[in-house]
Amino acid sequence: MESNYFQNIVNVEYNRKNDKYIEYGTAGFRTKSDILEHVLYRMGLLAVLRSKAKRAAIGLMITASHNLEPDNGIKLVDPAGEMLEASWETIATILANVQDNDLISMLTHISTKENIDLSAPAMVITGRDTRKSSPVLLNAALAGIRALNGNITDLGLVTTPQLHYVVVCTNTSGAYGDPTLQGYYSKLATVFKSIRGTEKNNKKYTSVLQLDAANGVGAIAVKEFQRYLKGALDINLFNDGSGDLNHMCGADYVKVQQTMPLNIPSETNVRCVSIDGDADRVVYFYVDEDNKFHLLDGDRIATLVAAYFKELLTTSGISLQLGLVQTAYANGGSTDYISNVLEVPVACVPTGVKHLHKKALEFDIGVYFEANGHGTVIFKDTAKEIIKNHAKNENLSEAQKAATTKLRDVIDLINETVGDALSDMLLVETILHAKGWDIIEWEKSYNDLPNKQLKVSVKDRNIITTKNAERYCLTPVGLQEEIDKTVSKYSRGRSFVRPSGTEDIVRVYAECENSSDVCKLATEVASLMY
Ligand code: NG1
Ligand code: ZN
Repeated sequence: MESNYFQNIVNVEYNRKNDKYIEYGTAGFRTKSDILEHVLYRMGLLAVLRSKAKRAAIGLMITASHNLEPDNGIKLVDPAGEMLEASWETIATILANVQDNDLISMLTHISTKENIDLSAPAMVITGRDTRKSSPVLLNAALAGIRALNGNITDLGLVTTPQLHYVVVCTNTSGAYGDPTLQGYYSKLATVFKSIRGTEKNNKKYTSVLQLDAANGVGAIAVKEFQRYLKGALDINLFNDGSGDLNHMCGADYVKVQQTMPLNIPSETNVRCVSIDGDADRVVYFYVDEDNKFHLLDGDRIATLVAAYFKELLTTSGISLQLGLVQTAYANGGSTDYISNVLEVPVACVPTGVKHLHKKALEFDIGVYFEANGHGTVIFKDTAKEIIKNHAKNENLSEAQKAATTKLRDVIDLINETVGDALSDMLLVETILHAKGWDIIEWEKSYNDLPNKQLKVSVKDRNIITTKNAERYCLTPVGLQEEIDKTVSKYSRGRSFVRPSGTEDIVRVYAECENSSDVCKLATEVASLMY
């Protein structure tokens, strides 16, 4: 019966045309776009099975985020808007790599093993970024979904977080919001405006900001958002899609190069924002009077947000456990500040938002950000209930009431499913506005240690294995001792190496007290790899 069910999936157009082994990594499948067509077809098939298995709508996003134009990728989104469950990542890898002749038997095997009722309905919500290869890859995925009679809602050009949002809204019958792009813009803009009130500016805070959209799909979203945010936030849009995607612009470029992106005017002390190619990462920056570049990255956003929540919890008198999750890439300056000044518990986990998300679930309110600007805040349902009920308490002081109402409302400004550059940006803008801070005030909270990231090409990056949230190198044997020896020569030095999950390289991270030493430290550690 099962093999009958799969008999229509044979489609020579989507036969595997190369032998390259491909793996579902931290960000789904990601590689050169011209070898991905069969993978997309198969992921269309798999999305239908996942939907039947979960009895819910599944998301399928085509993007390679901050990678350059020739790359592309695909990730599946689970029913609550979260990343695909780990055991299905393995299934996805197996399915992407089987020979064409074995495809039907593998699908049959998956259905049996996962106990999937093949007569159940299936719904897949698809979206894509602006890459030239995305329409062809989308057609391959749609062909796969149709081959198994899955229902399709194609959102067209969307940011990754918008797709996650529509998936969760669809599966919660609208309880999280209206499952449309209009629903997304309207939900965020409405609460943003209501928290802000009628005053656009406050003390040092002004409502003007420069936004670099990486020439990606985020530019389309920002243009639409500008209509909804009119009168509250004045966004000047650059890298709006007319130039090359992620080329010398976007959040990853700005974070790693620690420099201004192309096209943003160098105006002194003006707040600037960069998002990445699929708008799930955001970083802030500015140039000072001496034309010096200042970066306020994911660590800065995390600390700003955690401090704000801590203040609201304290003022409102609500007792909930707030925690912050980082990776080894978090600047040592931020970790010291969180632990010693904010006194908020901080955890360190391996790279990849799924690890951060999972850890953040352990707190009532979990704030998590990668240093590169990918992150969000999540709330336990019980925490939301406590906040809502507290807001109804008639015995609160004015200050308690105001803080509780803000806490209750700000939840709606946050895309809890996944890091969302635009929602995160609105949250930062809300906090800066509430505090009456310009970007310089924000930066004053703590000092970042000078830091540097390098990419090293090696024959086989997987010979490097790590433990302790990637901060300790297990193999090659002896490498960690060498790193320790090098690091010990630098005041407040720290460095680690790990294989990238998205590129065929090893990443080297280094930080130390003296900015004049940091490149030397990073280069010395990189040289240990040869
Ligand atoms: P890799 O290539 O595994 O380092 C990069 C980012 C991750 C995450 C993924 C997915 C750094 C150092 N690494 O992973 O944080 O965002 O891409 O996009 O920024
Ligand atoms: Zn991204």
